[in-house]
Amino acid sequence: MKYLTLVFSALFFCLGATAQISLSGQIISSDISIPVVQNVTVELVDANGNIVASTTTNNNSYQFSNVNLAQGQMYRLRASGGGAVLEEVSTFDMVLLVKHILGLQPLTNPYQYFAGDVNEDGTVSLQDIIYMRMVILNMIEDFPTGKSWTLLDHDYQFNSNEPLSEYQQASTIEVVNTNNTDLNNLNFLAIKLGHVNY
Ligand SMILES: [Ca+2]
Repeated sequence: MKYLTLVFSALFFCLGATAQISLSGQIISSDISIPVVQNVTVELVDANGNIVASTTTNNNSYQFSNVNLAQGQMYRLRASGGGAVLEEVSTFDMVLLVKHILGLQPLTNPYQYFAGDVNEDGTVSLQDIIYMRMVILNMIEDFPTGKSWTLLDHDYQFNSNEPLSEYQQASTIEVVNTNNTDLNNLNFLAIKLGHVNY
């Protein structure tokens, strides 16, 4: 009897272990002059970093239909992509970064730090300004990482005054299948690299 109970318990656990649910969300541009972010790839990864599902969108919304998610386990969504690198990068953006670096006029919100860190090395520095200048002058076609946007969890709350140090947490959306129901409003905020003045 005890053995049977164990078998049924194990069976019940297996049946409840995964479920097909749908995930969806929006890509929200922080930049009103570029409201539609092109060519954004959203990936769902499991706790081991394996890609469970992937999709690409050009219309600011994405959906994964009927993906198998283990109940109670942590997954993460991450997104990358975006349009042309030169869009909305100007000398005025460079001036704002110079003022920030010199301490004359610090950047006022966390997203400006991400916009200003165009080489994505975790700090806003003179190097970023040099890369912006090179892009404006057509000396290089891309920023060093090849990326033109940074995508973050839209609802992430920054905990410090060094927002770039929180990139790992801020750049993915945690997904947990708690009760086998669809999960919506898993939204990303898209920040155009180099466009500090928005
Ligand atoms: Ca940088």
